Amino acid sequence: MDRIALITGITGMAGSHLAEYLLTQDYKIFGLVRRSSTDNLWRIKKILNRIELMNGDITDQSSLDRAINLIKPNEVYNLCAQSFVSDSWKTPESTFDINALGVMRLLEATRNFGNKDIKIFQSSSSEQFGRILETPQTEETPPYPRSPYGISKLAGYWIVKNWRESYNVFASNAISFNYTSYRRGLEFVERKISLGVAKIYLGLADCIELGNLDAKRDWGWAEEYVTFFHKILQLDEPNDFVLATGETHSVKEFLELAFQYFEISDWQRYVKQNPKFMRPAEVDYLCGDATKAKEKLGFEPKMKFKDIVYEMCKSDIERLQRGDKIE
Ligand code: G4F
Repeated sequence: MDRIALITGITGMAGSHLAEYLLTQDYKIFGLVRRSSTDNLWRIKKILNRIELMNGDITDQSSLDRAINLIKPNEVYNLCAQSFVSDSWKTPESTFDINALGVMRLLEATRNFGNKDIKIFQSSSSEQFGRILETPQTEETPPYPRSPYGISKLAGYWIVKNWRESYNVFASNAISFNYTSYRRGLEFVERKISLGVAKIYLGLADCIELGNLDAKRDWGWAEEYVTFFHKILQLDEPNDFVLATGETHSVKEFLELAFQYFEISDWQRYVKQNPKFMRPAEVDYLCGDATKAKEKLGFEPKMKFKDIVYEMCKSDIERLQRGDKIE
């Protein structure tokens, strides 16, 4: 019999890649979608006829209870989030409601359902390390979040650990460092750069406005990372894993490579720094150590930094040249 997976956040970048991957593993897939996110189906358009969408909301306990009761999933992947760090200062309460209390509601929904065999995956974030206390960051690195987003994700992470220890449920965290793909939202820096530089190349824009160019991130490839979300739930015991490449690069290096892809050498003249894109508190540096995931899951990311930048630039120039709707 096919296994059943419920994915929250299925319309997002990670959710859509995970759904595609699980289809190759013969899962029956349900996606929990808010009414408003049904306007945003472009990432799952190709697989809409192979999955089932169900209305529900991570901020509404009864809708989660209903979804779990109806679907009776074997595995639940919680990928829904208010995922844009910058916005979390503007909407701290709803960010916490979705990213932290949402995790609690989902765990309670599966507990209320009463089947201890349901496995739960929580998408946690390297933002929990914030003002880093050691390098590289491992599962044991103490947290120091620097934004309402980071605080909410840290709370979600600890809720999973506490429910696991309190109720003996199978619930695991991936502490993913930044991961991206050609399906990344337009507000994140990688996509802002790949699309912005592609537009400059085509003469559709004269500059790109950014905030802090010195921030360093450990960027991986979403299509690879989601396959390990699945592997985390195939282990015999629940556990928490850092997923990271172990390489760190600055926003400036991302920019340089994107301009290099388009063979534009005097790139500085096209980049403006705008204080509007600076954050009240910044995470300056992230670099993960995924040794535990390598040992227990065989995690070995293949896409390197340059491949990632080039792949995103290639995708955006092709979209612009085809006249696709940019989303
Ligand atoms: O692309 P970002 O907005 O991603 P950020 O804040 O690192 O968060 C991402 O990764 C987390 C994992 O560590 C996830 F949990 C989270 O959901 C999200 O996926 O910004 C990256 C860096 C920051 O330092 C930011 O200050 O780029 C800097 N930056 C500079 N100019 C900019 C801009 N970021 C954005 N979004 N827009 C700019 O114009």
